[in-house]
Amino acid sequence: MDRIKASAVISPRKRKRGLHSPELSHSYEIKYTKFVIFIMQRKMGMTRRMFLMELARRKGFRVESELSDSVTHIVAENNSYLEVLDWLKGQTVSDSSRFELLDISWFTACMEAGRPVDSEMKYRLMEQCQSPLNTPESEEPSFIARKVSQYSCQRKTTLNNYNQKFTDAFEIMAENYEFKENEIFCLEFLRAASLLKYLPFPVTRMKDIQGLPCLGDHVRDVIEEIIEEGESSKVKEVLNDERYKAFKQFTSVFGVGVKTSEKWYRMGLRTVEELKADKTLKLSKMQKAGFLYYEDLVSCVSKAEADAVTLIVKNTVSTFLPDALVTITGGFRRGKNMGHDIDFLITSPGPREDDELLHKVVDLWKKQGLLLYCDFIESTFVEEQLPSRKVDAMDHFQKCFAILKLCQPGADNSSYSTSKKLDMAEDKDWKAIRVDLVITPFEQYAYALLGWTGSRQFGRDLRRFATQERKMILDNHGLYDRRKRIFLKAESEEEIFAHLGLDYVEPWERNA
Ligand code: DCT
Ligand code: MG
Repeated sequence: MDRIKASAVISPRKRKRGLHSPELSHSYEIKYTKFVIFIMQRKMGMTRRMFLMELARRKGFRVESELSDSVTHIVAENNSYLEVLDWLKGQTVSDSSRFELLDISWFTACMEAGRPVDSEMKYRLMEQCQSPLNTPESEEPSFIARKVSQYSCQRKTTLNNYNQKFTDAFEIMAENYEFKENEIFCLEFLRAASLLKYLPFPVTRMKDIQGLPCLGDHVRDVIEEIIEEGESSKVKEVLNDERYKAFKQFTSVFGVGVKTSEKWYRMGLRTVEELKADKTLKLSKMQKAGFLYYEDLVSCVSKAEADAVTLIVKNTVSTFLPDALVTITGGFRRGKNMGHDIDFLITSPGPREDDELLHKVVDLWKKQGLLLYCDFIESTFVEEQLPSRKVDAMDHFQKCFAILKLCQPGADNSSYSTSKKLDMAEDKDWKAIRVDLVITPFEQYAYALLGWTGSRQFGRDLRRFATQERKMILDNHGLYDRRKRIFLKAESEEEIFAHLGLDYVEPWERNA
């Protein structure tokens, strides 16, 4: 379904651009000379804008980076007619009334058609409230595509996924791009997966996704193929790709990321068995533990195991600090019954947190023969430090990435307990479980809880929303209002949503 017609012709327009322009990576033939498109960055962000510009150029559209008098069509996303007019007033163009002001759905329709489509009423930005793009059919009467936000923090996403065959496909595509360190395409597929997880109906035809945000051309191609053929050839290609298969195996080892995988792949290694057999590999302490407990760690943690570990963590913490608050976060707080690890947040209402608490907990587990591995990270938080702008930045809390030894319930139906028995490989009665423990000062607890509850995509979008829509910076420690130049205090997650002007989203609705 590749409609791209690459050409060696370099248009004069492209030649004029500076060498540093990232848009210069390709040159494409302009097929539709009457249309000169300008895409507004406001509320869209630079990355998405660049992506859309490149996409349209690939399809033969003329897209200008700057708003000039030659522009005929202005495309905006999530901007009202009045917002676009307001923005235009600040621009140096002689007569802004000649532009067609269009919603992103027009652009999407053009990309889908591979040619300009008529800018009919439904695509035009108008003063009046717009009619829904997608006249809903009887089976989904309350669903209006036009109202779906591009931010997952404005969508309530439960675990009830009607579109798993699509979202699984997108997640494989995203993972492959992650392995290739192509962040833009990776995020494009993650956003699309998150959007389809939200939809209250299964997608069965292309019309179902008309007018929806976050579904770019790459994504639509995959959807179309799955609808028509039952599977995607692109996804199949990835699943059969030697590099993808090797990276998938390597990164399933605790402590192994994309960089290490790359190194090992270049050395000609392909499977976990080969890694295990290669005694010349230099492994970190974390990776050594990753190989030692590999089989246990790749098998998912169940809800029952999470409950058992919760009891252990709460008991141990309370022996040192009786009024401490221990909360399970991550996927289990969002209602999942499986996870790759168990995440805990610990705080206490006292005046200051005890820097030694986590050390005491870990030391006791060590004495009890419960601790298989522990990577301790001390706090790096500095008072009044501005929140990090990086969407995927690590926070500054004191924390510990541990592997615990959890005794399995016996055949006599005895409950889970911690194992003190000698390990005998043949009748191993315990399982290695990944546990993350994070300590937070009481006044940052709500922010830490919001961040650590995830999902990752939900957190990314919350932070993007704060930055782009509210001129605020959010991270796991706090929320900073850049206009007022103050930190906004919050005692609960509800207060944080209120500060951001968002409807509250329950933890089980954050499965974006
Ligand atoms: N998180 C964070 N900062 C980090 C790591 C994670 O804020 N340095 C957030 C993002 C999601 C959440 O914490 C939990 O992380 P994971 O355990 O990776 O995700 P999960 O949703 O719990 O997924 P899984 O069920 O696979 O454990
Ligand atoms: Mg987790």
